[in-house]
Amino acid sequence: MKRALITGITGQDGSFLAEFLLAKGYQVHGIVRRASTFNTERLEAIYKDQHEAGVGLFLHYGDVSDGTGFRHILERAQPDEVYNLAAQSHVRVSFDQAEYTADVVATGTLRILEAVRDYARQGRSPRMYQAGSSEMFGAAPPPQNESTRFYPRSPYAVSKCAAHWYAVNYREAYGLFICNGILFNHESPRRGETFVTRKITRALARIKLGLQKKLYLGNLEARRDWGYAGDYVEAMWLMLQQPSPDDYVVATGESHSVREFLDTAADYCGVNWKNCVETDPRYFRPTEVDVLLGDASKARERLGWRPRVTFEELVRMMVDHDLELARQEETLVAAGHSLLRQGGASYR
Ligand code: NAP
Ligand code: G4F
Repeated sequence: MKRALITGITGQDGSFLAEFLLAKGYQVHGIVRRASTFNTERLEAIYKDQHEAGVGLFLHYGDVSDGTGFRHILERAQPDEVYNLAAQSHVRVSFDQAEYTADVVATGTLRILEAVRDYARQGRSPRMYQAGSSEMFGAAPPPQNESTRFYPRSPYAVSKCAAHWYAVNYREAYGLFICNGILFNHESPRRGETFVTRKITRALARIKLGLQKKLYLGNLEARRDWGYAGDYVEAMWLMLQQPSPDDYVVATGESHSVREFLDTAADYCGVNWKNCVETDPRYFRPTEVDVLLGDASKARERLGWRPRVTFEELVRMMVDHDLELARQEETLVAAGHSLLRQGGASYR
């Protein structure tokens, strides 16, 4: 039985990847940050009490700012594959928490690489996936592929570039099997509520049911290459199954503006967004990434990977999910509960 270790398992991608690997028969280990409230909601469908028989998922407390703790987990889990997905992954927040973002995204990756290097010295041959981002291309003109020069436009993107080059360096210096996935935006009903797609679908659903009046957004003209997260985790795994390590762009090859996403979602939801969407300057970024459009020819040819879910299917899937959540909220409100999930709405 193969063993995998996932940092960032509680996030959108980590939860899809854990499901994907469990279905392939892997024993999956994941790192969870200690928090004062439950933060394993996305894993609920696959988590079993460790006392039950046939458990394939094991969770360990850890944090990529703690290299020693990570080494202990590596020793316990003894993985064949390590997927480094942990990150402060919000671009706008990285302008407010630049040092922290660098510590988690760049230096966190370095800590993991150092630990993996020592682990490999013990005669193990771990394979590692590093979660790179299309944000690294930033202001580079589209379409972007593996040969496009990086031009990062945020502390997050600069930190991802550092992590990318650390990974390349450890591959070349120590002969480690490390792949950088340069993934374009990918979404799902599990997407964090402060990323623009989920912010839109969640708000439209709540507006439709009278639970919210307004949606405040930033730049509607930015364009992104949006795919489905469930499709993208397969590409991560495929990279680690190749005879030699390499770097790959993963994208749909289609770009849409935030305005187009809003139009498509509002049409499907049956809401006239022009009556309820307003601009709030706090959601603009000091430096914006205007257009991301990926050329994933290499992943298509070498990995045999291609996206399955279309843009319209993705939007509908997210709206349907958020309408269902809004209906549940409506039922609770009708039963006398106060509005749910309002916390922090003003800083999102
Ligand atoms: P996400 O939903 O924000 O999940 C991030 C994960 O990292 C969460 O599990 C989070 O834990 C964990 N984490 C944050 N700080 C940590 C720390 N100090 N130590 C350990 N874990 C920590 O992000 P995602 O969308 O799944 O993305 C996964 C990875 O791919 C990230 O590295 C992201 O930067 C990158 N990426 C994402 C996209 C995309 O469009 N989704 C595109 C390109 C690259 P909590 O649950 O406790 O917060
Ligand atoms: O949804 P976003 O916050 O995603 P962004 O910045 O593209 O980053 C995501 O994708 C990256 C891959 O390219 C990942 F590496 C990263 O971890 C993250 O998953 O913003 C998308 C666009 C931006 O241009 C932003 O300015 O939407 C624009 N936008 C407009 N109004 C907004 C809002 N973004 C957010 N979050 N909130 C708004 O109100």
